[in-house]
Amino acid sequence: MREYGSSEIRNVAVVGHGASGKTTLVDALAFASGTSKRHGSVNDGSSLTDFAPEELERKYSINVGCAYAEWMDAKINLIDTPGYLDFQGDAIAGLAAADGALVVVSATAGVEVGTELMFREALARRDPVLFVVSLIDKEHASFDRAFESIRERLTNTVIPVEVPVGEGPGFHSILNLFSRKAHVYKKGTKNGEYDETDIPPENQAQFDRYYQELIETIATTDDSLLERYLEGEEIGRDEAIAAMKEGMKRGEIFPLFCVSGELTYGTRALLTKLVELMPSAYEMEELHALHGAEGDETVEIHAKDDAPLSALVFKTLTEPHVGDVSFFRIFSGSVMNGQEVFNATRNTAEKLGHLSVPQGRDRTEVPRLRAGDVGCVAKLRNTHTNDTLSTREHPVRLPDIRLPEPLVTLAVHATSRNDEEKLQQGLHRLHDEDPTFQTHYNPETHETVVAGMGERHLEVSMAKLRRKFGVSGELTRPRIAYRETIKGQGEGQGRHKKQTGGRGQFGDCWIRMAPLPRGEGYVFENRIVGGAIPSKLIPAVDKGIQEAAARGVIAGYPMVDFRAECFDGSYHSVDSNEMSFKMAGILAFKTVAAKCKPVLLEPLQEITVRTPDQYLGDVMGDVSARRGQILGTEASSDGRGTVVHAVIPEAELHLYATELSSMTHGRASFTARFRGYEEMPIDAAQKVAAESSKDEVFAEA
Ligand SMILES: Nc1nc2c(ncn2[C@@H]2O[C@H](COP(=O)(O)OP(=O)(O)O)[C@@H](O)[C@H]2O)c(=O)[nH]1
Ligand SMILES: [Mg+2]
Repeated sequence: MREYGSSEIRNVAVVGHGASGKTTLVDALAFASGTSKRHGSVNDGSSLTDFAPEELERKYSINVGCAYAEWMDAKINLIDTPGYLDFQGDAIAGLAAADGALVVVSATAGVEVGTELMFREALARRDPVLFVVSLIDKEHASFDRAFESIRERLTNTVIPVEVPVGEGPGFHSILNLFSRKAHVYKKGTKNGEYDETDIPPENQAQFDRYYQELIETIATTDDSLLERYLEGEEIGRDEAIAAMKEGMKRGEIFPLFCVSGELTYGTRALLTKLVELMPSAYEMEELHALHGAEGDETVEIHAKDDAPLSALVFKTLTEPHVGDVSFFRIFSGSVMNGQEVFNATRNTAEKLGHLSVPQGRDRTEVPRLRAGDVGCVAKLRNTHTNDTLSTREHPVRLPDIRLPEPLVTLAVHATSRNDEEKLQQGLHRLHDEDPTFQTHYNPETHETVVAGMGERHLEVSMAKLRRKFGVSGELTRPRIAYRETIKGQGEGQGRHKKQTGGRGQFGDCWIRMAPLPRGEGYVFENRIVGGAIPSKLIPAVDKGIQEAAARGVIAGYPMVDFRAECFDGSYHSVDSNEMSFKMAGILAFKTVAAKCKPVLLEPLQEITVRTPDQYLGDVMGDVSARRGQILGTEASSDGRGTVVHAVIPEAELHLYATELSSMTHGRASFTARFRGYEEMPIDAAQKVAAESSKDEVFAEA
């Protein structure tokens, strides 16, 4: 491969819903360009960009994957992304590495949830977007229906630049509106080759209709073009393309293409349009990065070879015996194979050994990579997804890839008890390669929990854990960190007396307990006057109360938000010591707490659900069924549906992401954050208390 400079590079993220044909299309584009030597297929596990064992087994993409096609003196970096929402972290990372998005829409399914999500993500990044309707050769394919669904659900400035002739098994030609020719494909076409003909008479009317619309739409993006168009002047191909490219940059116009990736029909025209319509890396909008040892200055980043290096690691793939492979996008500067660079995010030096360009699973070593390109290296020591590589002289931190917060939390246990430590290490390595997978230990419930974008995400993560780190983790419903408190006041005695042969034990205290406001925790007050208990033994009473409070009195959960005063007691000059007063404190707590109307507290989450209006009733009804309380609703600021604010007990939110998704066909989304603790209704509390008597972990704790 020759060296490519930033004006010759296009970085395109291929995004869209699962099974819309993205991975197949990436393979076909690389193959039709002649760059990749074999036409691979998702079905037999030979596609360029799906090669992880987890992907081969499931036949869908999980990791962002990189390939490239050399076409018209340009290098198109094709960044294939997963379509299922569970893996959207990698899709967002793919967009962060690219300068434009190729949004793939299935001709059979039209716009789906993943299409919508990634289109909006691309818009939010102000990336130009090119649509392609895929799977045109499939049974029940309909270009017009897919086009309509884009217009209805995504944008009404989408405009076809190509139109298929014959859909489903009859698909054989594509009318190219820019060239005003028909591309006719023969059965047995292997790499996108076609015969170019004039528009066949039977398609002339169809062509004219679309052509008219295309030229009008382009003209409206540019005043001088519009004027000439209205005066009846002809608008040339190059002019039209240039105007379209500018319109795309401003997010005003979205061209639409059609392909069959499997048959390679339409691939060559698409390659040409990616080169002509997508901005080169040189044209990227400047980025603002943090600079300097303190990271407190802002610098502008431009894709120039002679600028200081800045490269964003958008993906690391951990392989236990091979070492990590890190994929990065160079935003400025160039790098040489073997060069030492500086990871400003972690303050460590790294050496770029075996600097390569990725073509799916294959990596070709190169002497140098220039600004704007995508590359990979193996075996960096301490570099993870979202880190910036720069130089020690010019340390830079590029803006983080903004990844979504996890939506599903489960507990994880090592299947074999001896594997606990291995499990912990493996979980942290998984997080390093996939920041949307998170893990922490919950000391209140004594469990390690994992959180991710969905159940499927967590299950796939467990499969990775087994393969890469040789440890099996079992996922279970996480315990809820209930707490206890008191609602009333009371007082009583704790008296500990033991006589065993020689020296005995004697401790005696009187305490008074009262509730504190939520969140105040625990307060101990010494109200002993006249030395009823020697002052050096009073802390032992406090300690005893705290020890007993940690186990509560209802269901073994820690008691919080109460005050305990020690106001009387007695002691024995020989038999009293710290141990005996601690015991007295424990006994006093148990007696008194039971009299003070103890109740269970449960953690609450405040959730914000965004849903299309047609599901609003279902969503609200479901919130109530989960013992939730609606705080309010408002129209979504983007005019797409309603936003519901509600408070729901954490115990009722188990797998909410999955259920909300099935209730709304994936159209609703939600965020949740911890709100605090509140008293549980009596019937729910009784269930928890009954459960806990079976649960020995709390009894032991
Ligand atoms: N008939 C037909 N099937 C296709 C085409 N492209 C992909 N497929 C099939 O659709 C399924 C999903 O394709 P894939 O490329 O993995 O989709 P992705 O999830 O968007 O990456 C696979 O079984 C492919 O073989 C196509 O152009 N025509
Ligand atoms: Mg895929």
